[in-house]
Amino acid sequence: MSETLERKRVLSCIQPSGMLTLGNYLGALKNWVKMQDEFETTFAVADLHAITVRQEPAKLRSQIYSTYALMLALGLDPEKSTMFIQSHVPEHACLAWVLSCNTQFGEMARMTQFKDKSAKHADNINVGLFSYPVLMAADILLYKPDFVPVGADQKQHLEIARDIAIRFNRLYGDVFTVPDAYIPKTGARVMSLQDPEKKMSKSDDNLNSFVAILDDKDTVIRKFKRAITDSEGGIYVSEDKKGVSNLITIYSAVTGKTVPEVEKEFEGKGYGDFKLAVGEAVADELAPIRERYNKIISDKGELERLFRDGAERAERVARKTCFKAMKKVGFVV
Ligand code: ATP
Ligand code: LTN
Repeated sequence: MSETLERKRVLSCIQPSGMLTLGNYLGALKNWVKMQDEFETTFAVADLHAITVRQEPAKLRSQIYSTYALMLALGLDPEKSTMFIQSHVPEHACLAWVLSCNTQFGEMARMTQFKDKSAKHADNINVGLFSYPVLMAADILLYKPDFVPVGADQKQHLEIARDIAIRFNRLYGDVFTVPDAYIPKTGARVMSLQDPEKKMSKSDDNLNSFVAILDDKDTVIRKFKRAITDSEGGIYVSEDKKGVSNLITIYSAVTGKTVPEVEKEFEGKGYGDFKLAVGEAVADELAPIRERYNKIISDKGELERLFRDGAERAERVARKTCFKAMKKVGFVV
């Protein structure tokens, strides 16, 4: 058997719902890049998910290109990973339907992301927003991954995907692999720089609340200088110092230093120096990514060639799983 066949499988996706943030990077994408040498990896731009919130069509189209380009700029390699756009592989929507008929209303109603997003978009609480975790389960189960690298906010959705797989296998016979979440130790939940009670989110209306991966050095440093801390002083992790704790986590995730090392480094220093150091470390990490991105995004033809090729490879796998699930359910296939 070749080495590739023996490797464990990994799958993850990201929504093209805005500029990718430092939270997406530290919570998810940084690990994707590391995993591609060890695992058989599949990564997608989840455009079907993005329309659960109203999107302007021209902007969505350009965000799909830029998200894919950014994945490449971060170091994902189409030679090592299958990289595609979700809507190019129709099996995602097809399996989502089959799975939704095997998922209970009550299970979906518990999802905290649905509660948060429906509060935020009260004028558009659509059915897709509600059943979104079923589509996510389909994304995952089609590729039979062993691990799904995500930030901590996706833990609940991952558990539903596991429940759906277990139930389906029990009812119809073995079709799906039951995946495990892979959540990083540092960076799993990067908080908003303006409200450290909330996670950093690319769809936040307050642009100072998140650092975009493509922000330039001055912008990154300005955003960190404005980050909310507290009036007490003291640079250490604590439940009642959420702003400072968040900055320590970010610095630790970017530099690879442990939290105690970071606390020691800044002992006796003021918030001004600390915020500047965090801003500089983040800006230095992001600068080469931005440079690579600018080159990649200027060649649309090459991007299209890569994502079409990725979709073909993905569909070969997805078709088999979808076909098997449909057959088990009783469809004439
Ligand atoms: P939106 O704000 O539109 O809901 P999002 O950034 O929360 O978008 P995705 O783009 O789908 O959501 O997230 C992609 C990956 O980034 C997921 O694995 C998610 O868990 C991770 N992620 C998102 N925000 C953070 C964060 N603040 N900290 C750590 N990981 C995050
Ligand atoms: N729901 C995720 C994005 C997402 C995903 C997936 C992640 C869609 N499909 C499959 C892992 C596996 C989010 O909103 N962050």
